[in-house]
Amino acid sequence: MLRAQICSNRDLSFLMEAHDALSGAIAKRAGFKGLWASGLAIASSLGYRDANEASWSQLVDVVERIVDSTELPVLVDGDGGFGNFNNARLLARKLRQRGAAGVALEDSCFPKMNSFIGDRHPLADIDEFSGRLRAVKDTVAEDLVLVARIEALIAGHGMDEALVRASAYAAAGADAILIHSRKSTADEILSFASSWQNHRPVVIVPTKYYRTPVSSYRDAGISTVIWANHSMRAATAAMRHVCGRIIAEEGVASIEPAIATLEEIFELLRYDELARAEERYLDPG
Ligand code: SPV
Ligand code: MG
Repeated sequence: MLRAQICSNRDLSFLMEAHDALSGAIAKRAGFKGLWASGLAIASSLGYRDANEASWSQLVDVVERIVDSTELPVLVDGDGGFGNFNNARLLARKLRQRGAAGVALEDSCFPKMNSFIGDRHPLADIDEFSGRLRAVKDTVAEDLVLVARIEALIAGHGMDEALVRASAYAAAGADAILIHSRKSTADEILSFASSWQNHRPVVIVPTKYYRTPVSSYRDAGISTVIWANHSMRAATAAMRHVCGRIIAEEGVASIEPAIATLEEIFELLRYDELARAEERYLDPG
């Protein structure tokens, strides 16, 4: 399913960020067919920095809840794999066990730092990172889509380095290439896509170049767009607003119309199904 979405060039597909099962359920209700388990958003919801402060076991626990609750294909942000090839393949095996559909591994060094912070983004050696990809591929084979994420543009190494890395990662078994950029326009990733010629499908994360219309990505033959952190940021803005109002007004009367009803929460999490199950299984008669 995720393989069909990411690896088919038929049409552009979208993955929506989820950082817990509730945000996943909301994305599903809106119509998204796949989710991005964002490292940044999951770390933030746990109160960690996006710098490998959360452990891989915390990540797989959150992913399990998202997968189990939404039953949508989930591409998991595996950062750099939490170490070397051995940690990466362990992570991939655990993610498969918890029902993830894919994992994205980035060519950063442990501990990573979020791509939008600071200038220190040392890249992994190409051969060493290719070994991480090969180990994951050999471990989870066809069960998990493997996306190789290139941080060369983030680290300021330029297009040639990005293209060399893309070729190496494709040869190491990557099913798709995620090319990341922190520029405010899409020029960089569009230029990558035009040189790369879809040798493997291209995945992008338009967090900083958010003004570009998706028609440009369709025209460029890009496979998948990840809306990487927008539920987490929307929730932050909404909670900030509501907390501010409640403390200022010493009451909740005026905010009631602006927040989700309890009925909406009960409906999202299918309390009706539990009521039907109780009728069926609780009655001893
Ligand atoms: C994430 O969502 O954690 C990502 C995307 O990796 S970014 O934060 O843009 O690096
Ligand atoms: Mg991340």
